[in-house]
Amino acid sequence: MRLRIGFIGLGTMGEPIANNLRKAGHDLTVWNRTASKGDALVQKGAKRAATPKACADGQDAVFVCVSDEKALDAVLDGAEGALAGLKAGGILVDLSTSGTRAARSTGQKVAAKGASLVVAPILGSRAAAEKAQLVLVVGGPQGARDQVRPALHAVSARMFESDDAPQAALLKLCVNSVGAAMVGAFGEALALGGSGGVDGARILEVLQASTFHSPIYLMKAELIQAGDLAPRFKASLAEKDQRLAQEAAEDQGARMPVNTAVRRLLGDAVTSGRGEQDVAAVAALLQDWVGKK
Ligand code: NA7
Repeated sequence: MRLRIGFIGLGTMGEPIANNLRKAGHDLTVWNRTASKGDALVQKGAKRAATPKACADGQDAVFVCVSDEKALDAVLDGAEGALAGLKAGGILVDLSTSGTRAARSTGQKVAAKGASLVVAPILGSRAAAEKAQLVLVVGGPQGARDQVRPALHAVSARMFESDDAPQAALLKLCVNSVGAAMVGAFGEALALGGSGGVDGARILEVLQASTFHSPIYLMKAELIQAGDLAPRFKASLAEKDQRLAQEAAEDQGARMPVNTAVRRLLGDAVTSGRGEQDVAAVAALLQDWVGKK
């Protein structure tokens, strides 16, 4: 079914996702804070809205893919915000990783408009987004999920669905928390091995032969080796995800000592000027630290 979709947030992930919605035949209107990031899509036939409100006006569904919960509020709230344009019976799809608190507060705001919230935080990097190979953790009322499922199918390889938006947001944070720990531990292993004369390629080879193997090590090792730290997933966003996991833990009375350490490492990457680099930049930071007290 062809949907009328407003799409807000054309960053690393949003732009290729919106493009896949366009390719699937949905009627696409876009808005991005930095308007020029929408130029390529507009050239391919998408309409450009002047404000988030105009982007949401009369659409069947409004997709948002922005950095974090503050950016989400910035595009939803106010006289020119998307909520002002969202129609009763419309659906807000939050692709961002905005956390459990935002899933609850946004759900209330959307319900007050007589609309529905579906959260669909993304697993996967830009390459997966371009190939429509993302994994989505989808949460929201069944009827709303049914309506937007064709669009979500057009951008993803797999979906894990539930009726509860905050729980879907929590599930995404659980998975990302493991991923960040893996990248941090791998960077640490490279610095440890390297400082003692063990080659990184050898560490990778043995790691991949072990039961701890994962494609993430291979992907990140290639980037680290090539010195290519252009963001597939920004270190600053990985730090944000760790923060959101800690906030959920605080609300639920859970403890996350590993997350705390990994978040500090990612925070150090951000404060050392690597926040806009790929999360693999933690390996470069750990390498920088070798030999320093
Ligand atoms: P990017 O590439 O950092 O893109 C972030 C997007 O969010 C981009 O469109 C930004 O607009 C937008 N943004 C950020 N802050 C604001 C505010 N205050 N107002 C409006 N728009 C804003 O992130 P990714 O695409 O990699 O990730 C998006 C989400 O998916 C994130 O939650 C990840 O954790 C997963 P800009 O272009 O800077 O004007």
